[in-house]
Amino acid sequence: MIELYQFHPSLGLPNMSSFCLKLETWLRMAGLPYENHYTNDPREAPLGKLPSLKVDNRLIPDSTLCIDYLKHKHDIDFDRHLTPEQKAQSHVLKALLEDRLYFAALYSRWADGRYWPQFRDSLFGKLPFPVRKVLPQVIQQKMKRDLQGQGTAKHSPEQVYAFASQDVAVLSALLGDKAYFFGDEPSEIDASAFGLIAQLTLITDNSPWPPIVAPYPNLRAYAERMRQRYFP
Ligand SMILES: N[C@@H](CCC(=O)N[C@@H](CS)C(=O)NCC(=O)O)C(=O)O
Repeated sequence: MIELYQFHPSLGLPNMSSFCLKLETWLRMAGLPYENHYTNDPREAPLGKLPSLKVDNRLIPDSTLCIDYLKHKHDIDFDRHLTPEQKAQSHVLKALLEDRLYFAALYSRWADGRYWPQFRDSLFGKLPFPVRKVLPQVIQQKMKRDLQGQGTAKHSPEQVYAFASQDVAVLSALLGDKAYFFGDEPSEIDASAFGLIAQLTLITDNSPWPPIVAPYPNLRAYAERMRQRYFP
């Protein structure tokens, strides 16, 4: 049995982590049976981040490495029908989602004081006192340090969301009026794309994202389509 270690479901989504949602979506696309193990402590994971998988007595970190392992083991390839050019586009699209736009989403939750209180309360509000008071601050400090080191938090909020708006426009243009990023059926990038686009379009909490994504209704429709298909 494949064991998936990820955060508890929250914010009205199967997961508030785009990487956890990506991996669980891929498992569902593949139709592989798995068991969820929810934790809120990524420090237990091999690289200190979630998701991770336990399979064949191995603990595998990183959503991409987990998918690669299962792809080879079960001979599953959702990109078989893509041309070499589309495979290259898929690779670039993944970098845009996971190595760039993701950090703006992280920033909006942990480092932008306008949205932090509601995010904090949604995530930690039900914990007992005094954990409810102390834990969010400790994690927030770490996230802010990470975002400084990575560079996003060195910019003004306006600049962070201006960069993000460009990324969102690119995603919308690449998707166009297709059902999935590379046509009528999902390919591997759709797990990653849904993981992040769901965070930006499907959560109703106060955030900077509604005006950023509103000009691109195909993105929300896409997230709804993926949710309906894999998490009905
Ligand atoms: N490249 C990793 C990224 C995983 C990642 O950044 N996970 C975040 C949640 S979205 C995490 O566990 N953060 C906890 C921390 O940094 O302490 C993957 O694809 O799995």
